[in-house]
Amino acid sequence: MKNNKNKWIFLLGFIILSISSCALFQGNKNKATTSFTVYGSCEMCKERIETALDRKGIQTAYWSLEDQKVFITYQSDIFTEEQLHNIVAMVGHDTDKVKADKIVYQNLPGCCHYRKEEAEW
Ligand SMILES: [Cu+2]
Repeated sequence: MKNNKNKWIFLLGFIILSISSCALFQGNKNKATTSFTVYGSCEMCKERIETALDRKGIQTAYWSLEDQKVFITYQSDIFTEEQLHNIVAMVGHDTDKVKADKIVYQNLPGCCHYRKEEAEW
């Protein structure tokens, strides 16, 4: 009799577990990862790039100074890859697809000027 009760508890636990893992799976349905080239030159750039990407719909954003690359996990139902490029370019950093606005770039602190052809800045 006691053994039978344990069986039910086990079964109930199993059902609850499968429902919750199913819900978890649903939540990650549109999760996507991407990485692309983003130019920058220092730790301030890293902070600026990662802060710009710190928004709802983006789970993680990591920029590597050595690789000149950003690694992002995001909700593909909220952002397109193109929008991610634009977010980064908007704060002054060129990507392999979108170039940052000249004025925005010129207003970056001197240490952040990564463009070689505009060394005078
Ligand atoms: Cu910088």
